[in-house]
Amino acid sequence: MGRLVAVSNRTGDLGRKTQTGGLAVGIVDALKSSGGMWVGWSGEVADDADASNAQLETYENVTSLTVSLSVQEHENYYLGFANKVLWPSFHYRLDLMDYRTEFAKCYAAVNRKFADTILPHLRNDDLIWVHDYHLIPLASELRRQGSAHRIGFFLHIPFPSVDVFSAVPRHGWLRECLLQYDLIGFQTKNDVQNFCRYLKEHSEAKFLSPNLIKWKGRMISIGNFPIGIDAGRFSAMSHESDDGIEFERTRRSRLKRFQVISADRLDYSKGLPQRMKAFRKFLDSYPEYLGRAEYLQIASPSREDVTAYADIRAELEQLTGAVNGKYADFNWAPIQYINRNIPREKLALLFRCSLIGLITPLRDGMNLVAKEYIAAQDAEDPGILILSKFAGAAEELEDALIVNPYDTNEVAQAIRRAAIMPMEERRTRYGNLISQISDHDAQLWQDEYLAALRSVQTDAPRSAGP
Ligand code: ADQ
Repeated sequence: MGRLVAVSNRTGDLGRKTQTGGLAVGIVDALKSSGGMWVGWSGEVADDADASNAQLETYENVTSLTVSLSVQEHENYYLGFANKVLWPSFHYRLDLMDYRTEFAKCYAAVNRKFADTILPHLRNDDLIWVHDYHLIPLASELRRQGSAHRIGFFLHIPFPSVDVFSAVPRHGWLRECLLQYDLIGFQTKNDVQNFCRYLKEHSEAKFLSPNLIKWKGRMISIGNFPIGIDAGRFSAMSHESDDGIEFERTRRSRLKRFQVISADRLDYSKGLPQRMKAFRKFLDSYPEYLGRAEYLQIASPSREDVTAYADIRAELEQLTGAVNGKYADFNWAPIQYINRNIPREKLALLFRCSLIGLITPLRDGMNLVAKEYIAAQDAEDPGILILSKFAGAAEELEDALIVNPYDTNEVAQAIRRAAIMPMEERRTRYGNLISQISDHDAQLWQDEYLAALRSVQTDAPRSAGP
C-alpha cells in the first residue's frame, strides 16, 4: 500500500502529542497509520517565499513539508480568493463576495506553487488527499505536470445550491478543476445533491450511477463522508481540569441557575448575532428566567484582516452591551462574552457544565462543536443540544432540538423547551446522540474516505489540467 500525502492550507504540529481540531486529528492519525507526508502553508509570511524554500521535517514515519507565502500571496490567495470569494459564496453570502481578477490569478498561482513543491517529493504509488476550498485547482496543477496519482478532494465547507454556485465568477473553471480529482468528497448528502445537480445543468459529465460519473474518458466518484470527532478523547478531556468550574456548577444549581453555551470562530456564517437576539427574545418572553439563565458565548478571533469579520465583532459587542445593560442585576448578567481561544480541556469542561449547547450557524459544512458538546456530557445528567438545521451535523444528529437559526421565536422556544425538558427525555436523546457520534468518529471518516479513494477505477488515461 502506498504512502498517504495529505495536503491542506495549513499543516498542524506533528510533534505535539495531542492534536486539536477534526481536520488535524484525522490527518495525523491517517498519516501515522500508513506513513506519509503532510503538506501545507507554514502560517508564516516571508519575502523569499518561492517553492524552492519549502521546509521538510520528519517525525517518526511522517514528513511535514511546509510552504511559505509572500505578503501578496497571503493577501490575494488566502484573504482574497479563498476568504472573500469562496468562503462567503459557499456559505450563501453572495452579498459579501468580493471578486477580483488578481485574487483568482494568485489563487491559481499559489496552487501551482503547492504542486511545484510537492512533485519532487512524490513516489509513484502515493495516494494524495487534498483538503478544502483553498486548494481546488491543486489536482489540475499536478496533472498538468504529468501526475497520474490517485488524487482525492474533500470539501470541509458546504457546497451551495446551483444558483448560488453559478453566481461565483469563474465557477466553470472551478468545476473543471474539481473534475481532475478521482474522488470528490463532501460532508453531507445535501452537498452531494447540490454538486450533482450543478454538474447535470452545467457540464457534459455522464452519470453512470448516482455517485459515479464519466468525464473525458475518466471515472470520478462523488460521495458524502461526514467528518467525526474522537468522542472518547474529548469526553476524557472534559474530566481533566477542574479549574473551579465544578464549584460554579454546584453554586448555580443551588441558585436554580443554568448555563447556555456556544463556542465558535467569530465568523458571520456561525449566526452569533441572531443567536444573541434569540436569547434576548427568550428572556423577553419568559421573564421567570431573569436571574436564572446565563448565556456564555466563547468566540475565537478569526480572519481579522477581512472587514466583514471586524463588522461582526463590533455588532456582537454592541448587542452584548445592550442585553446586559437592559437585564443584568448586581449578582447576575445574562450574557458572558469571551473573544479569545481557550484551552480545549477547559472548553470540554465548560460544555459538561452547561445545560444547553446552543449551536445555530446560518450555514456550516459540519460543525464539530455540536459533536464535542454531546461527547462532553455526563450520561446521568446530560445537557441538551439545540442545533441549526443548516449545520451539516443536523443530517446525522436527529435527536437534537433542530431549529431554524433565522427564526428568533423558534430558537427562543427551543431554549425554553430545553430548560424544562424532563430528565428521561434528556437521557433518551443523549443516548441516541452519543451512539451516533461514537460510531461515526474521526477514524471512520478517514477510513471510509481512503477506502473509497483506493477503490476508484483509474485505468483510463488522465487528461491534462484545464
Ligand atoms: P470550523 O468553521 O472552524 O471548521 P467547527 O467544525 O465548529 O468549525 O470546528 C471548530 C473547532 O475549533 C472545534 O474543534 C472547536 O472546539 C474549536 N473552537 C471553537 N471555538 C473555540 C475557542 N474559543 N477556543 C478553543 N477552541 C475553539 C470547518 C468547517 C466546519 C467543519 C470543520 C471540519 O467550517 O463546518 O465541521 O471544518 O470539517
